[in-house]
Amino acid sequence: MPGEIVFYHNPMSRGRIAHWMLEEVGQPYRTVILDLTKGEHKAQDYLRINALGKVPAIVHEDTVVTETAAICAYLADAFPAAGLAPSTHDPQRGTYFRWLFFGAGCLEPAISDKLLQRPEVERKSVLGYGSYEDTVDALADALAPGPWILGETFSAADVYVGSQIMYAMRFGAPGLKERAAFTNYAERLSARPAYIRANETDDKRLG
Ligand SMILES: N[C@@H](CCC(=O)N[C@@H](CS)C(=O)NCC(=O)O)C(=O)O
Repeated sequence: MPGEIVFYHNPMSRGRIAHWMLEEVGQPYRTVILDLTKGEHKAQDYLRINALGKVPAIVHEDTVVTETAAICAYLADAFPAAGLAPSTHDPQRGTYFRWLFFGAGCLEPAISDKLLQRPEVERKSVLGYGSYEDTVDALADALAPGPWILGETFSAADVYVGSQIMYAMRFGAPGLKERAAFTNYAERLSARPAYIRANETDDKRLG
């Protein structure tokens, strides 16, 4: 699918996940860095792209996509030649969506609540992720067969879920570094050329 991709980014943000995904896709894109310290993400022009004033976002032709998981899913479908999502009739598509949505709906809030040391709630059943421990256990089980979350096939779900895991490990979230399912997965992910390219560029941007 032709058409310019504009990537609104900041290297100290979840934009790094979208950046890695763009590198996996391998299509040209134009990056616009928004300086969060100057409030560029809250400027009127950008609020028209993301009303929350948050990064990342992409604009592809006339389509605006915000939400990092949606950006990963959109790019995988828009550029199927990259082979980053099972096709519509592939039974693995359900598993792919399952873990992609688990990443956004369960894993991310579970990690944020844990790292921010938010007080435990009594009625865990009303939380979409239940408990941090259950969330992490479910993911460890899914990753155990490996090498990727869909087994032999690497996908956009690995970019998104893997980024959450590596972020949580870096910031000391409990129950991750001790488990081979996570450490081996992180090692495989961080060896991907697209991951290395995106991170080298962003590290240079940070000086
Ligand atoms: N749900 C969004 C969250 C995006 C988000 O929170 N981005 C942060 C940086 S990691 C941001 O832009 N923060 C600036 C602000 O909210 O002022 C996603 O998954 O993309």
